[in-house]
Amino acid sequence: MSYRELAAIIEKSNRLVFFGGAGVSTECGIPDFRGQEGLYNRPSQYPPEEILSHTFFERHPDIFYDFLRENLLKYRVSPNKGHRALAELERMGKLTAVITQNIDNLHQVAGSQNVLELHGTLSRFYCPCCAEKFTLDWVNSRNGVPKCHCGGVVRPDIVLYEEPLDDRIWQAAMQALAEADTLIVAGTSLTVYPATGLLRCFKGDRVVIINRDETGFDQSADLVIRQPFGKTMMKTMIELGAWQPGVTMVAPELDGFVFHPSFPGIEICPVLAEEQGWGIRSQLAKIHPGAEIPPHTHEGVEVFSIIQGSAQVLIDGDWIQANPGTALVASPGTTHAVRNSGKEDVLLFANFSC
Ligand code: CNA
Repeated sequence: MSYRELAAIIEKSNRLVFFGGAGVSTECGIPDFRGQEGLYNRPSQYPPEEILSHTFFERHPDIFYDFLRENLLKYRVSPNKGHRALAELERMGKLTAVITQNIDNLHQVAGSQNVLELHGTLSRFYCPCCAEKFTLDWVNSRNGVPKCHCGGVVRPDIVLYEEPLDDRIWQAAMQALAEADTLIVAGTSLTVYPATGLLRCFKGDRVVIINRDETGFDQSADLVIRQPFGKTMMKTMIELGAWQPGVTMVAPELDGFVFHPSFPGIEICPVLAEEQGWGIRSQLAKIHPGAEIPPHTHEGVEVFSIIQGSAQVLIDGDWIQANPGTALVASPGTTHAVRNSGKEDVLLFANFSC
């Protein structure tokens, strides 16, 4: 099995470098460009690369922001098991750098320290006229094109097409690759340059490609895995003995809880669950002892079920174990069926229509 081979490769490695792209985050619900459900396969007046170009931003900031809000900014998602596995491999002293073409900041949220963002990040914005900095929350709180107090059009701190990459990050990526013994490439079509050209700097022993579709580099890889990245990494971490199946395995998945602003003792975790094409946006909440349970509907949130016994919850297409006291919190319009089997509460999500 391919994840066994991957685990064996990781075991032998001491300076692993990861090079990833948009496919790393599709299991979180963020679409890629060229994958089967990618933005290139959706009807649009302009191709994504044209909209995300410097010229287009200058000429049509309104269309640029509509695209950004619709396709990239609306997702408030948690990292998936793949992001978390990479952070864990870094903590274990195996992985030295994550080089990413992504702009979603999810590697950092998962806990990776050395992240080289070749194309910048959507977590920072600035005014090109006066250099004033803005946060993503600030941009999200505005409608349409966000304007600075000086009148400038605020832009994301990403590298738009036609713009040069950051030389400091490029040099660091070259060095990390030159010193690496193993390279894992995942979730990238390897068609975007100059980023893909960086791979020439790798002089190590082993190359692994984890990608749903074929890439032009598959033939030079030692191992090619055509499986979803997050699931592959989860199985690999279990194979390595770094994660345990069951409750402890899913513990990292339940990171990111924040206390509900109105209900003391209740923590909410935004997650995106998906199975067989049903998109299900839902939230998990931890109910602490003595917490006041919200009324059935509050501020657009409904509490459906509080797990009494041992239960499994569907997140990212995987059934995971949830602790007693965990509640499923879902937006109005979502329906789900609850199936009880003996002492176990099994929550089955269905028919998302939010
Ligand atoms: P791409 O050209 O869209 O290719 C993505 C590749 O990932 C495809 O070959 C898919 O088959 C593959 N893939 C999709 N899902 C999975 C999965 N779960 N497991 C394994 N493989 C999968 O994307 P690239 O990153 O190669 O192109 C570079 C562009 C896309 C960069 O400039 C990014 O900034 C840009 N982008 C980033 C994001 C993001 O930050 N999340 C989203 C969309 C686009």
